[in-house]
Amino acid sequence: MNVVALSGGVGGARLVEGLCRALDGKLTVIVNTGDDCRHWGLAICPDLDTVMYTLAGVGDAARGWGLRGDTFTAHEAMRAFGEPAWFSLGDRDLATHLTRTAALARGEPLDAVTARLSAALGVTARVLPMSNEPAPTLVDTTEHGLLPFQEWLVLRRAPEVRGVVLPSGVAALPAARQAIDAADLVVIGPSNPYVSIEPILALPGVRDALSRRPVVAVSPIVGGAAVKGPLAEMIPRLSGVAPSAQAILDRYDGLVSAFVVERGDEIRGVPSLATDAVMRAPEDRLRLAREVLDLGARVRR
Ligand code: FO1
Repeated sequence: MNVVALSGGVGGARLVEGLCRALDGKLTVIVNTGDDCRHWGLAICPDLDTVMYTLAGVGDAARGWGLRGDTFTAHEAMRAFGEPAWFSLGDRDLATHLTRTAALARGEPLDAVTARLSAALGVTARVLPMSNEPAPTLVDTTEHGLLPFQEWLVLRRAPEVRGVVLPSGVAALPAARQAIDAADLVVIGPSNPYVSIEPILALPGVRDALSRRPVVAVSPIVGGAAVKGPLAEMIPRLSGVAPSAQAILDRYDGLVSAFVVERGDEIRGVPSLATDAVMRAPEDRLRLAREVLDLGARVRR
């Protein structure tokens, strides 16, 4: 089965890792780059790196970003020089950002350097940025107005949101569009729809291409709470309803053919599977991935 997954950071990356194992590495992942930023002059792609590190089995699972066992000596040295230290880059993680920054400066496209980094890490899945062009997500906050994504999430600790501004006219990566067109099944991971998945959906042609494919999504809301991050607080502000799995399904507005939710979180509108949707242990990733693929096979018929 030709499977394409759309992913943001932690939750999406965990499901992608399970899918990759379930499919013996035959998986294409299209990753949000709306949260990319520049820090100390370096090109940082947090969601791409979280997906690559998780697939390579070297990510810090507890923190959800960066490399397991990394140290922060350079970070402390930068702090001592008076450089901004609100965004932590680990010593080994820096090698990724240095390699990417140098490659982009030489004119290498983001998908090419991502493929090189993935291969060097031993990743077998095809990891694609959603675009080779910058596509920064801005978060409109009640208190501070428009903020770049990482300044909103990390520097300001996710203050109240009144909108999300996505760039227009940024081209989707052609290989991502082709992968969707060739997919037997598209999986949307348990990522934040507003700031992780909608930046991908907003690229010209992507929503249309997805509407022609079976799409199985996994709810990032469990029992009315977000598995991680500020999603639960964003739903009432951005969709005007209480946080629930149904609110996520409705947000995807007809795009999703079948939905995986936590037991007890019933939804209406599409076929669903109620299961243990929170991936705590590595076995959960493979089990959930298989359940997603089984559900996908059923909605394809
Ligand atoms: N998240 C934090 O909460 N604090 C950090 O200092 C931080 C640094 C960081 C560095 C590299 C990277 O790839 C991710 C990093 N993240 C950090 C995570 C990131 O802000 C978000 O989790 C994603 O952008 C949302 O998917």
